Amino acid sequence: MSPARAWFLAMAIFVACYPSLTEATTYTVGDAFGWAVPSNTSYYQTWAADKTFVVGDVLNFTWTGTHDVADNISKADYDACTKVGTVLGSPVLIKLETNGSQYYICTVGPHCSLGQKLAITVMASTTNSTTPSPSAVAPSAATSTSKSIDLLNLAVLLFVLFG
Ligand SMILES: [Cu+2]
Repeated sequence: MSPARAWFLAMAIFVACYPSLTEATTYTVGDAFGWAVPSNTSYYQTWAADKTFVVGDVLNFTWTGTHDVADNISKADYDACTKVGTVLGSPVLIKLETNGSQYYICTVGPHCSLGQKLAITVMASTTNSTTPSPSAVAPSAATSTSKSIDLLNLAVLLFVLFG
């Protein structure tokens, strides 16, 4: 293989793989600890501190025992641990649909005031220009479609180079 062809092949593979580098991330809230009453009240803020959440990412709340997740709550309700509407069952997958602040609490007993609460800031997606409107296409369908197209592009490029 000539150096020029090798370089072109490397670029083709990079372009084909690039969308997978920018795909949505699913975060398991609390990682291995999961969604529970933490040992300190800043546990989930520490967990979130080193992460950048982007529209399209997914929060995965998983737990054992008795917990729940209330989302779409205000900062005031978050601060005061006001018990508002809940989502039940584990795991709860919440797709981040809009940028800005998002608040989540557990409404069981005193769990929220003991620190089972999460506040995050969601950044606008950087791939909006190439991503179909979320309301028009289901996210999983959009992802698999773009992957298929990328693989097709790669196959065509390999055929052109070596066929
Ligand atoms: Cu709880």
